[in-house]
Amino acid sequence: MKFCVVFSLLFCIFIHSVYAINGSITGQGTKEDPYQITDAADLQKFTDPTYGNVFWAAGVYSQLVADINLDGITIPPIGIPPINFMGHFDGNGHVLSNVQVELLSWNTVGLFMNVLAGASVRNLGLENVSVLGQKTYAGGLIGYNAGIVTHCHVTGTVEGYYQVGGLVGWNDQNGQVLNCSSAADTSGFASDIHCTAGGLVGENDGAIVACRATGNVHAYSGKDTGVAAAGSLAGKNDRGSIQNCYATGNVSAEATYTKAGSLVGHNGGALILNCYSTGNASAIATLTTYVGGLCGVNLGTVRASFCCMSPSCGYISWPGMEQNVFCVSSSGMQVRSIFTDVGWDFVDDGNGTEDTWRMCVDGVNPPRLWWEFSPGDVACPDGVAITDVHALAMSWLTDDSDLNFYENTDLNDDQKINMLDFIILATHWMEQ
Ligand SMILES: [Ca+2]
Ligand SMILES: [Ca+2]
Ligand SMILES: [Ca+2]
Repeated sequence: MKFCVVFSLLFCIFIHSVYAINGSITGQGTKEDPYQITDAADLQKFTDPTYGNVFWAAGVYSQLVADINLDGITIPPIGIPPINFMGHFDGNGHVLSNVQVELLSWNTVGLFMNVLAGASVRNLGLENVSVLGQKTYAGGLIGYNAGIVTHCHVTGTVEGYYQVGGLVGWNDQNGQVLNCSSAADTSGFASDIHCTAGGLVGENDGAIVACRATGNVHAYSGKDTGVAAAGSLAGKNDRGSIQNCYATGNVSAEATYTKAGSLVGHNGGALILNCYSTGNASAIATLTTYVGGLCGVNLGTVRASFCCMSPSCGYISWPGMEQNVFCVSSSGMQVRSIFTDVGWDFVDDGNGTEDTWRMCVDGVNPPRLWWEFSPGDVACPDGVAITDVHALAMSWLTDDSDLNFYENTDLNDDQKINMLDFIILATHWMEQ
């Protein structure tokens, strides 16, 4: 009898806890049946550290099923230690608007605070984000990232102290930022330490691939011997790589020692490949200043890249090197052949099948990335037409394990090219 009472009690507690945890968030948290976040109340529950062990754990899948306006609501960051974010968050192409992340006494701030290796954040838009960090890492989407971030975008303002980025504050060694963009204005103000600010990423030790940054960037250090590094894409590219990216914002740095680059402030033992920048860089320094169209300082390798401002790098120190790096006029930036001549892979060229870049006609715009065009419009000419059906057919039934995987025809981002992608293409064709 006693056993039955205890068992019933435990069962009631179990049932209560299940309902208390799930609340209005439906789903099982599996890949097949992810947790579904439908409104601001759900998101507040998802960001509540009380439920971190449930929603942020490794192998747990969650997704947005609607756009959510968070106007007037302040939320804590997702992934606050000791429960870092290790799950998989899919925005499903939805937008969180007016995101205001609560200022905490933690070192790191962003919608996500710590995203660890194995975790992912994808297909998520943050519009009119407001992030204000007082200590080390601050990013509009993520403060510290060692996971995979893909197809995310941010607009708004990000202010921080040490490593500040429009999308990610610090992208660590395992971190990958793919097919993302930031239009956020980014600024770092440090009184007693060095400051690093970038339009997309503050400091990069991982990989940034096929990304765009269009916001303005400012870095300030008030320390006596302080260094301010500012880049329109990344403040510092220390040990990582930046490939097939571009930046258009203006950059300024102010400190005793300054490094300002229209793409990257400080390129350490790192790679910059197939990138361009069109913005201006400027700096105020009481002792030393390095300013360049691509990098303020280059100690690494810059290849096959373009800028509008000369010199391409303000200071190059051994073993820094430049290979096929050019400063061209803004109209020169609208000629496809200058890029294909040094190996860039465009839609409808002979330089490979990844087709990362696109410029169907000379003299209109500098190159743009494949994901900037509407779904279904995968081939030249611009607009969805029979030529796009042909491009889809050429990659039909491939998947991401295939050497010939054509990512830009994977329109629903499920790593396979099949009928689901054709339906998306056909829908956009009919809408025209
Ligand atoms: Ca190509
Ligand atoms: Ca087309
Ligand atoms: Ca697909």
